[in-house]
Amino acid sequence: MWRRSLESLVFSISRRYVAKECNMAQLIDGKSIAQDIRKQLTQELKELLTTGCPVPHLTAVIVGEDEASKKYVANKMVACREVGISCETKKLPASTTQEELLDVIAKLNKDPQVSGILVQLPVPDHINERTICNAVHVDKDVDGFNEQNMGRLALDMDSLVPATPLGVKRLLEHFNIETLGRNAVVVGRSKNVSLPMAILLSSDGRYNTKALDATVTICHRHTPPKELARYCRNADIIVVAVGKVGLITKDMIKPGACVIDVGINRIKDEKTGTFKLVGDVDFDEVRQVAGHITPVPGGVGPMTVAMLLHNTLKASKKQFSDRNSC
Ligand code: BQF
Repeated sequence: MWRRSLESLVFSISRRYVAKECNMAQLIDGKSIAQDIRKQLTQELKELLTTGCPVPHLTAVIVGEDEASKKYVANKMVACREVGISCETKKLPASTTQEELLDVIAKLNKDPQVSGILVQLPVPDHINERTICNAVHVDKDVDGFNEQNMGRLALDMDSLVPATPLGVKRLLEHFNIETLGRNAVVVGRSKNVSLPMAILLSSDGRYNTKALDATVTICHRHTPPKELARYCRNADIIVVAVGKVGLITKDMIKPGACVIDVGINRIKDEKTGTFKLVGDVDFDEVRQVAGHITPVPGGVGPMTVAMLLHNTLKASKKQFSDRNSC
């Protein structure tokens, strides 16, 4: 009895001590940083137009009726209009064949009015995603998913870089997070987010991609949970892109580490019965030990959209200068 109460007394005192000692992580407000970037892009576009460059045009292709995909494409259209990029969405039924989709892409590739093309992923199961990504012309591939853009990124060559990892890089730079020689862990091994993220984190900052010079570990579904925790605890920067609620917990975080949550999960709020977005990181707990942390929503997501606009301007600029030089 005495021991119990003594223990609980010690526990509550030590908790208070820890609470006093702990500095809450700095919040990485991607929403507001993305808004600033859109403002800069608006200005940049204005200047570009005075040089005679035609108004950039982005065509998004969406196949089927996935609700999240529709929302994402709608977000992108709103963002384009805000900065003055012309845009349209081509909606194709879920029954569209791969050949039909390839045909649509071929026409857009040839259309000189179209400066950027994106095929919203995922595509239906009967369509091969890799075939589709590779079909988009390398210079119009504003998602950066084409094999040539991905290859160029891996080889430190200038390319259209996938928007999410590019957005994460911008966030790290915005907060002056040290990466050179630091330990970074990427959790997840998707080709569209984690792979280009790992390349950007580990590549040489002296080259075209101005990469981040970190020591990088990629963890994935076959990494045993204990090993995942060990790698994460050793990391100065953690980027999580898995899609598993609560995957990253407080005990896996080195104090002061920078935690970037790319996960987007829709969960039901038991209190209100409504759905809400949460990431892969146990935000409320992890923020007590991390140095920096991104929220979900409002963290990486808005940066992804801003970087898509950046890529569309970049593609437009290159096409304009290529046309004028030959
Ligand atoms: C926010 C995406 C998984 C699979 C395919 C803002 C977006 C999301 C969240 C958004 C995403 C995720 C996009 C927030 C585009 C990011 O406020 O937190 C914007 O529109 N995204 C996509 O096009 O395809 C995906 C995630």
